[in-house]
Amino acid sequence: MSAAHLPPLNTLPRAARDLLARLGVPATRLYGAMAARTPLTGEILADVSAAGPSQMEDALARADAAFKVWRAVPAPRRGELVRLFGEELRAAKADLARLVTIEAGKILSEGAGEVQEMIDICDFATGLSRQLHGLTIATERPDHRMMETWHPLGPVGVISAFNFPVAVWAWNAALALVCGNPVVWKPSEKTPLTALAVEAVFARAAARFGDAPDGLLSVVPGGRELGEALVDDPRLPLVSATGSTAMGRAVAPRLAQRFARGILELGGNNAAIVCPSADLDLTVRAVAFAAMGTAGQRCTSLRRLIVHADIQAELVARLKRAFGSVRVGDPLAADTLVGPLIDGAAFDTMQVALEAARDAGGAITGGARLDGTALPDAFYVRPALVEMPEQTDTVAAETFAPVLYVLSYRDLDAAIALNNGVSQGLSSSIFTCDLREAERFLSGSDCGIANVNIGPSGAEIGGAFGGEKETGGGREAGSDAWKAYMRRATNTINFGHALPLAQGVVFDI
Ligand code: UN1
Repeated sequence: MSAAHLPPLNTLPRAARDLLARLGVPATRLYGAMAARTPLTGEILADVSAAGPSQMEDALARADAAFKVWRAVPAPRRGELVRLFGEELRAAKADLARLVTIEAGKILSEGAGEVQEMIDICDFATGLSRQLHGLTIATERPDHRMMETWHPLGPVGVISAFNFPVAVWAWNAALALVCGNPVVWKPSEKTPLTALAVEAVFARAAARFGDAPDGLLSVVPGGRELGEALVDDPRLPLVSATGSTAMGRAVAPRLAQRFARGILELGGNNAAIVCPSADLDLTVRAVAFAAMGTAGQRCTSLRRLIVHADIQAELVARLKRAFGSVRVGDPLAADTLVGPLIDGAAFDTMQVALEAARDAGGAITGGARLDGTALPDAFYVRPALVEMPEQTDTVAAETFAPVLYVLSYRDLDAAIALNNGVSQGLSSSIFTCDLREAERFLSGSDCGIANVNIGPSGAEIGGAFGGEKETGGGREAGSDAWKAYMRRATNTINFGHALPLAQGVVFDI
């Protein structure tokens, strides 16, 4: 890796400030004590004003007041605001994508994909705003009608993670807004700038909309204490939180304590099974993207490859070539496929995992840091491929870095058992051209996402996104995920003159 593949110092703070200005972030948002850094060089991009308790209280009070207005606005009209937001995102796409790359470190194409995912969910939510429909249900009583109706729930708290700093928030916000709910957003401490940019883009949509209540969207940058304030506030009947399983373990009981709903998107430890009939050309490409894309920092990243023993040698040889030759470096450069890790802590965690894997008999290819002398505060690593003798504790833990463990199998049921043999349950894949194997896997995987002949990452917004077990059980984005953002009422209407009671109960007075 030549130094030419790493970004130069002293250019990104200026570039970020230009982007923020173009995206419309007011300068007042950028004077404070909270340093926003870029993982590309480790430099500080801007100092953000973190929200204190009084700003948080203000955001919650404004969201509460906005709810009383917004809930009464017809849903298709609410959809119009989200449609305008999608338009503004289209106009801002190139700038916002570049800011995502600078702040989160993903390559430009993925930065653009992230903004596209926001646009997609806006389109979806706009259509959905005319389809928030319930069932009509047969009743046992004459001259009665039973139905269910869906109503706005209340302000929604969103806690988002650095790796999808804006798209995952948008999945939540677009649905929440068409469902009638204001949003209070605590972005990751590692990516406050993209959140402030989105706030500015949203403000343009709200201004064009005309009579949107103030307080529909508040961004509260800051640390863990702000997340805790959201989790504990009785004005938020729903909190959607993306992050580690440890975070979810802290959040879930606190929400339960006050009977609030949670949508939890927590850890993933996603596997792919590769069968003897797999199309290996396609498999190598899919595995490369799923394991190394976003520097292995998606919750859906491929972390475990379960390969049939008969094809293991060939597949591993091909993957070693791909892992060894993939271009690691400046994510702003057109030919880079793997950008930096988010920070030094992520690098340390990766090295600890590799050490443990080696101790447990793993054979490691890659995993080393690129020369850090020019950029001591940036962490570029070559993705690691680790052949393991078995599914050890290290393999069973999620390491948020580009480490792919390879395990071997002979019997498909044993492979599915390995897929399921971890505490997380987000995403999973099988590569096979055998219909029976594919179907056995689809009904056997215990994950919220199970794919055939594509990797576990890169979900599109039309499906419900989320996972089981320690992934938290939440579902976001498409399908009927919107129902979590609404209150369901069952309505029974008597249009007759008699009063027949259900179950034949007699109560004559
Ligand atoms: C995440 O990694 O936190 O499926 C979300 C994907 C993306 C979303 C991932 N569309 O990879």
